[in-house]
Amino acid sequence: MLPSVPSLPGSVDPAWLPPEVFRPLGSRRTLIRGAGPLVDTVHAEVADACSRFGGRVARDARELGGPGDLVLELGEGGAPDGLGDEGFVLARADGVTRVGAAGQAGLLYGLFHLVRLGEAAFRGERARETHRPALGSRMLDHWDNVAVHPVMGQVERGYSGGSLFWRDGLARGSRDDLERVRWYGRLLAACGVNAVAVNNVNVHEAEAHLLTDRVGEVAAIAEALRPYGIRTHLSVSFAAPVVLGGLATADPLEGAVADWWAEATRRVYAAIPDFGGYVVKADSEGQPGPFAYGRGHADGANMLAAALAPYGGTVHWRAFVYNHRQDWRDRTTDRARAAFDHFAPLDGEFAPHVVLQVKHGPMDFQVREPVSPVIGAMPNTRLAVEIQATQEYTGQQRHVCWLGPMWSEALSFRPTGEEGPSVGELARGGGLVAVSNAGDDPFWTGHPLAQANLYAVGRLAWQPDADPGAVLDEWIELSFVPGRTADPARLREGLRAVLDGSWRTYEKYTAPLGVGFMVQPGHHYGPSVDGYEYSPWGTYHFADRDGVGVDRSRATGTGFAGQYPTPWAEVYESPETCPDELLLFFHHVPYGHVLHSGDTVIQHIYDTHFEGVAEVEEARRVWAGLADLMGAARHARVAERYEEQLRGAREWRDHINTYFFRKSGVPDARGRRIH
Ligand code: GCV
Repeated sequence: MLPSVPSLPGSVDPAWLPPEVFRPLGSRRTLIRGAGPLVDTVHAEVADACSRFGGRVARDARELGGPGDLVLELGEGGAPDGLGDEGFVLARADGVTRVGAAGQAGLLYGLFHLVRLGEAAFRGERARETHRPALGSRMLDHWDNVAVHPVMGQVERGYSGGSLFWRDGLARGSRDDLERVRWYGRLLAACGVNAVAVNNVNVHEAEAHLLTDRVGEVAAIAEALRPYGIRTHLSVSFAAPVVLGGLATADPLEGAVADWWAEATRRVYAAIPDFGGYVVKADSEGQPGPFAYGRGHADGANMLAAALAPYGGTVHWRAFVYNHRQDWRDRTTDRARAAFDHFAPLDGEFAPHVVLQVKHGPMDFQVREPVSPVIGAMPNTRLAVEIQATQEYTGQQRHVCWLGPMWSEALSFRPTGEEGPSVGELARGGGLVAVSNAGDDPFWTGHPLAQANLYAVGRLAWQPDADPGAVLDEWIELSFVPGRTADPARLREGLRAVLDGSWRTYEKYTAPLGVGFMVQPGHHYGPSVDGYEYSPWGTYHFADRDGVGVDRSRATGTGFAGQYPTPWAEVYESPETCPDELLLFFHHVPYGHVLHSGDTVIQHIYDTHFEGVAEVEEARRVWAGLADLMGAARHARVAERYEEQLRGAREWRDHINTYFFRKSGVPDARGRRIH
């Protein structure tokens, strides 16, 4: 029996695949050639669309009748060499649109490409185009806890309700819940994601058991995601042989430990034959790791890779390793240096089934950071770049913050200068990983506009040099279907207006010029300029009466700038050449320091904070004017969040401006009210 398209409870927003976007596909004759489970999914999608919009799935070519037809074919039909399992070709001639793929996943991605193209896929002639993902691994990490954690709740840094996978200490097993997981898989496939890690990288006691006696629950989730080409991964505790296996040690060089992992992994694959592999946070923020046994990270990662390799699995080993018990009085220790200091010397020592997962910036997903120097320093290691869709430091899905442009900037950065490869190219070996922002909220992401970030994860992983504006346009078309509203132009313009510049707006009213943090400790929402200043977390701004910022130069600071190769080491070394937006990340400068923009640092702080609030006021006004062009619930949810965003932006403005006015004593050149 063919699988069916998943169904959603009426209370859940379909996100970017409302039935309407299938109209162009569902109103014609379609022939599907090929066999296999993902071809069955394609078949089910087309059949479902046809049942809504009057088209028909043809049984064989004789039923096709010319203009307007669609052929989706696996294997034969001219899938060129090198297309891979996920690529597809698209062409249109003699009124027939044809998609060909060498692998089943390619056919599925071809189908969703047609959905994105809409009517345009069925007009005129189209010379043969080849599409294939630039990155083979396109993954979402869910920081979901199985049991509600007393401090972090069900989803660590989650702002979208509970977990899609777990509830009350168990895998969700009701029909509705699993249908929703299937729908999630469908959403992800439609933007190009092909892997999901289903539990938090901080592995607590209950979650540790998912590897062994509770693997059946993971298998049920994997089954729901599989029809959309998504492989399931699991975060595991490095201490599992001790915690679960009763061994006296988890030393990666002990034979008994390696044997324990080999056997545990064998059982995982018996339950989940297409299991993707493990994600490991080791020796980081209290998680166990090889350091406890005097071993290095390559020892730990390679031992797990050996267990996974016979099955084709991968260990995603995170490079987020730093001292979170730093003495704030010690100005020589620099958290930004930590990942490079730990991992760059290990380049070339990781086994082929290890992917080193590196956060895109050296700190922790701040609104502005330079690209991590680790990414350019490990040419002999499979690297994955990690980004954060969940908006831990970017407004927690109460503020609009479209992150596509930020990720795109990071992915197009060239660590060794103009002639060298981009970050997106350097990630080919390991892919892109995003911390998911989805949960059981009716709008999936808490803030309905945060869905755009989730969508962009898949699209930028598929094509890291894609124009983020084009990605945003796609999401708008697939989610709001402007063409079927009373005023498509007003809706498109309004959505672009509120989303386009929202990252920079957020940056304007929060921590200035790349200095980062200044958030409330613990939950990280809202301003607290000195919240982390005297803490052990290594996140300082060093503001005093004369100036602000962290000296990370080689000449007089922590030396972090020297972790970059030429030209960036030189660019970042001097305040004269450092880009304005990163000035306080790399330098401690007086308030009167003049930026390239011509403004002083202190005046820039005042101006951007007033501007940021004004931009939120304007966005709220634009949003209010779109009420007649979308469903009332979606509009109301965003409108309600704008009230909070505006309150929050004013709070940020007043904290930051007042703090720096009081520290510096410099009045605002424009005489505005600062408290
Ligand atoms: C899952 C930051 C977050 C933590 C998170 C950690 C990580 O420190 O605040 O909640 O832990 O990053 O990436 O492992």
